Amino acid sequence: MALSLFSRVQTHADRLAVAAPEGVFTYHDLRETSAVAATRLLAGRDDMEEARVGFLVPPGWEWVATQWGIWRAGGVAVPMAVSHPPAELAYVLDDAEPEVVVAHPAMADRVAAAASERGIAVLSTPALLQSGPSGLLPDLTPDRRGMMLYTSGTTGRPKGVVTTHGNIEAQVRSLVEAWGWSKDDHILLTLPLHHVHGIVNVVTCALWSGAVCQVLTKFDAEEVWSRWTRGDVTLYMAVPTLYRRLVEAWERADESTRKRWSVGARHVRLMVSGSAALPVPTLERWEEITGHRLLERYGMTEIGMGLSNPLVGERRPGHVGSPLPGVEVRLMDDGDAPVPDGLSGQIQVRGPGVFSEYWRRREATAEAFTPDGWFRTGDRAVVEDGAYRILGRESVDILKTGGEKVSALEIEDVLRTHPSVVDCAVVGVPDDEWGERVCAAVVAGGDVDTEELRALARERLAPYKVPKDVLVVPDLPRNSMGKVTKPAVRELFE
Ligand code: MLC
Ligand code: AMP
Repeated sequence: MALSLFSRVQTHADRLAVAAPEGVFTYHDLRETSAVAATRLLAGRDDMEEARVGFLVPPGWEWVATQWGIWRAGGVAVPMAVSHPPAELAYVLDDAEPEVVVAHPAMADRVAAAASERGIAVLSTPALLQSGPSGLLPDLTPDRRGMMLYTSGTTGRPKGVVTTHGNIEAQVRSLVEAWGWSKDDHILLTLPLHHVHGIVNVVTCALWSGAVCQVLTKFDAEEVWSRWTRGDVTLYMAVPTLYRRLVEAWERADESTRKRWSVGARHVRLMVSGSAALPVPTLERWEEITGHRLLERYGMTEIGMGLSNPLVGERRPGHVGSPLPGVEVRLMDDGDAPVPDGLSGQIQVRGPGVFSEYWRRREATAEAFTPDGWFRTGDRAVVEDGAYRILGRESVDILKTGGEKVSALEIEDVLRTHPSVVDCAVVGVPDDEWGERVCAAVVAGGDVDTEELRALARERLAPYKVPKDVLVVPDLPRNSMGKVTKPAVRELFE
């Protein structure tokens, strides 16, 4: 039995699937090219049997064809972040232990040394995707592992979130139903492709529906506005930082450009915001300049999407709506008992879209679920007149900056490796542009150059984990037990 995502391609073979910097490609192209890629990855075997395949490819046609090639060969797709420095990529290689890494020629340098040290082959995208013979591909069942995305937590370094093909299909079906996807949709992708937001909500929903996915390799506010004026884009999904940047570009534009852009935006049937709290002023300004009330929804790498405002009906500012189709959500207290109506609790989620495991972390996986099988999100919320309102994270050590999830502890560990750093505390400080801004307070044992500390972080960590502000302090604020109090650290930056 073929997975539905692949068998559905038959019904819209001649339609446009991907419009990208590399050109335009139909569903037929996607089927053919991914079959060739899968055959190459199989290299004579019947099935990759869930071997991991890392791929470092910018958003575009090659990204999509590579992911489908890995999937159709029976491999587990491990998208690697194109913004990450070699040290973060090497971490993924150590943790995921991919059989092979597929790299775009412009990116191969970044991963080649680490891959060769670990005996991992690197295959370039032209070598994988160029035309050639295709053979018999394995029959995949929904319970097979399909994808692994890295996400930060409060324990150790990022963990691989494993989803099966069945999980991915459930996440997609839920959104297709809730947001009314059809083959006539045309979505503009401006998100990175190492997260569930870009991969599932945008690319996979589009390809499931027979819609067009138009890819901009990098977000560019003016380019987005001008694409909308062409009138063919029907859907857009982004994090709040991007909506803010779009507002800023609009404010900077002259009168006639503003008018043209505002009219263009009206062609889009639905605009969605998520991955971080959407500030109500951004929602209101957006409505003033485009006529669109943004649809805010809530999700997480481990669950896909959980809560959403309605496609039709009231979209309440500051709220994320109600459970999506096929998703069960409950609010629980610290003892895993249901909270009374109107009180806040931890969001717990159950359903076919919820991930299967953290890669090779049995204990972390077990701790993440209640004994009766609900996933503990670590987010707090309250239900008000039927709509959920997110109150924030339970852990002060998990930050969200520009839609990227960051562990404060991971950054602190890196800063502590500097010989002059005696102690440090990383916090997220409320920020109009980023939602939260990563800031570090450092106690130094000698002279310390704060730029040097940032350079150290930049070398070892993803760019969004690099503290924007570093403050040298004589001591960190502590409570009577001697524990660092993060809210007091945050105040140092406010
Ligand atoms: C880049 N920088 C960031 C940053 N991204 N700093 C903080 N937070 C971020 N997210 C840094 C750069 O390294 C640079 O630092 C400086 O900010 C300015 O860079 P830029 O070129 O302006 O940034 P840009 O490359 O344009 O990236 C910004 C962005 C990007 C908002 C476009 O971060 C982005 O695409 N975010 C979306 C992430 C996402 O898809 N999240 C979904 C997760 S899934 P310097 O020092 O060099 O100046 C999920 C589940 C769900 O959350 O519900 O969806
Ligand atoms: P990630 O691990 O990158 O998938 O991030 C998931 C986290 O993003 C959630 O646990 C929330 O803390 C946060 N998040 C996602 N959507 C929203 C939203 N609409 N409002 C507030 N926080 C959100």
